Amino acid sequence: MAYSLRHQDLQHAHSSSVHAVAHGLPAGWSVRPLSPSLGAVVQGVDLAKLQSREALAAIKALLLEHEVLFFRQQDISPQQHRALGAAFGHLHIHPVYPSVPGVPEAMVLDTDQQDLKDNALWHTDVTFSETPPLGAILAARHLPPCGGDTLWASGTAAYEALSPLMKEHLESLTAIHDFTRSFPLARYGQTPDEYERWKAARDRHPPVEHPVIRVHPESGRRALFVSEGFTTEICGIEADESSALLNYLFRHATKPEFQIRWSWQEGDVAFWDNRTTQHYAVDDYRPHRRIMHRVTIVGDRPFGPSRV
Ligand SMILES: O=C(O)CCC(=O)C(=O)O
Repeated sequence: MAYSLRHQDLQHAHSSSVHAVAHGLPAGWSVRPLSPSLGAVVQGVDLAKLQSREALAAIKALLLEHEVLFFRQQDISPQQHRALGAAFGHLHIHPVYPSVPGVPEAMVLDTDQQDLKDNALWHTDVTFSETPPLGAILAARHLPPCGGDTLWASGTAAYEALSPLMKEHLESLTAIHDFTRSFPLARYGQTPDEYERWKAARDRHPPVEHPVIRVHPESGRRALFVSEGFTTEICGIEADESSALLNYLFRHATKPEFQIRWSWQEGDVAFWDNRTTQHYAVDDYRPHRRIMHRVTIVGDRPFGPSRV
């Protein structure tokens, strides 16, 4: 397969986005990092009116730098949410989850309607696809009185903390990502309609192979790219070796040092880089209801260090 980005291109892409931030944020914006590894609250932004090229470039650059961005007190309709996502790329329509009526790109996560077990598990979204999302924008629509936080972990920080020999070992490996790991028939085949939808989704998404270490197509930075939600085996080694290595990597990738935890308030919006992070929605608030809307931006085919 031909990958169009070479190392020089990656360095150029990285330096131009860093440049955008180095030259200052749009007027009235400020950024408060949440940890050295990842996460930042961006203040002074009205996402419903984010139109200028300068503002979009600044968001992109901040996303590359901080991996997860948070915006407080936003008032965006599902249509505005969709328009915001579309400013960053083509939008993904989830094969299983429902969407806002009339806005198929705005996926609904509603605990009164669905079993959301797959979200209370560390995962990077839709890596069962050949071209997993580059990012996703999540808006809080209805929150429980307490609980319901979301955690993110940085695959970049996790990669950087590995020893040189482990990095070298992992850089040539690939792994299988499987739709049925997080969406098993046992949970989705309850009615004939649900079964048909699940079967169509499974048939459209056979298991796919991705590099274990992913090179970010814009920044050139390396990140650990396996998650418990979808990664089922490391290719080319024995099953027990694969499961021991994956268990180690799942544990390593989600160490508190590489994590942030976000306590949602009404009006919060999170935008994460899905190429370098994984997340976990804490399921601790039942029987209260929680509703989130997600708009997901299609990404490119992941590639590893051997392709750069
Ligand atoms: O509801 C949340 O906080 C996170 C949702 C989630 O895990 C996802 O959109 O993949």
